[in-house]
Amino acid sequence: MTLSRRKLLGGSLVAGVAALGRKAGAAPTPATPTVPPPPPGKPGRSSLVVPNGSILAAQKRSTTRDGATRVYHLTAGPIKHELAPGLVIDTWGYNGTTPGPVIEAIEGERVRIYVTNQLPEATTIHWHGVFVPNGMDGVAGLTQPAIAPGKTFRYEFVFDRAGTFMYHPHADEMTQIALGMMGMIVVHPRRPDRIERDYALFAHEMKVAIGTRRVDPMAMNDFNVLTFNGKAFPATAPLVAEVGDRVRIRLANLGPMDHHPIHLHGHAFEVVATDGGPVPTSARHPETTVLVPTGTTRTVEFVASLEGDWPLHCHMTHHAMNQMGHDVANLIGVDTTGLDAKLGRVVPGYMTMGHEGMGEMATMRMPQPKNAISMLGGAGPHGMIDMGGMFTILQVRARLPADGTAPGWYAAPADTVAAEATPQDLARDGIVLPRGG
Ligand SMILES: [Cu+2]
Repeated sequence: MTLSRRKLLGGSLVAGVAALGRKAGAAPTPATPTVPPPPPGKPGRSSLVVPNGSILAAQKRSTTRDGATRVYHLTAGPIKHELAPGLVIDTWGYNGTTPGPVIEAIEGERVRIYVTNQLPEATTIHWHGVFVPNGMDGVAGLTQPAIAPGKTFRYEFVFDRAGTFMYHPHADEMTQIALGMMGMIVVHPRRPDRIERDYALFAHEMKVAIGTRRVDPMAMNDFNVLTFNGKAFPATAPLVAEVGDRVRIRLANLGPMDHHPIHLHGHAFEVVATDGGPVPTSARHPETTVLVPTGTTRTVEFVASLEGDWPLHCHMTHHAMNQMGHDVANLIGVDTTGLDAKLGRVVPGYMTMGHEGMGEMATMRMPQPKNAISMLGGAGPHGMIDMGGMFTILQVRARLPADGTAPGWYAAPADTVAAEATPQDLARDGIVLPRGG
């Protein structure tokens, strides 16, 4: 039996789990509020959305005298994965994807998770941030024998606190995490906060040499494919919200080497929780960028207030590019006319790239080696968006299409879009242009 998200958060199940956690006759203890109350008039619902990803369906739910147990099955193995149109890699993941599907549960719930190893080497799973009995912690050699290829292990524990956590191997971590083996765990409180939009985004970085299809697990720098939920822009699915919605974004990072300062345009948010637990209200403060160190989760919340298409991206500029090569000569400002003329004789139409900046290269039509997305950009409503990698868009609208379809590009009101200044503008404001300007 598979349980839909709706059933998982269905009233009867929530009530049942809550009842399990109470001693008979004891009055329910109100949960400490971890977020300010929502604006009035909004329905109290919570619905996790994983852009470009999925939520792991339970295999079964059984009830014993110990309470209800939810059963899951994760299979670690080789996968084929599209990072963006034009770049398909052979790598490793869970249940056919990287990152693996999100495990979603309710605080107090017991889970039994079977892990089948179809990799060519041994693995384990560690439940990062979840407090489990020591023998369930998933550290090869220390808390359990490694899961040999072809074997299936059983993990069983209780999600004893709400929050955003992760799962990943703790055996040959350097290789297995680099290749994409990771997933998010979302544990909802028994009394869910009212929130209109609840998103999960897993950040990762890979090095895939241009024209190849294997991730280089030895890379310590020069990562050239940066992803949210396994996709590089323009393949990242946008996030949507209506004006007035409370929005929660759960960010996780298991990149091998880098921290990511994730920046949101148009809004300020507060970090309300980490994988260590909720941030006390007194310690919260407004930010527009949150550093998500590797090996952590950061959960931010805000109220969508300004209509538009707002970037949400890593602010490390090389992390918002696709297969940016770094072993290239610096040609900025170089006069390449002579070079182009000479090379044009042997390579018709040759043009040296990069002497007027890199943005010119962001085209979806630039000739590419097979299986490469060097400098791939996205088509925007005003031309090419010369970004890639860890970049997505938050689309805020007064009202979203009722049928759940994508809202399309934002239609900005007249006179609110930057445009070329007219001679009348310049004269009115006394702007004198530099010669040649
Ligand atoms: Cu980054």
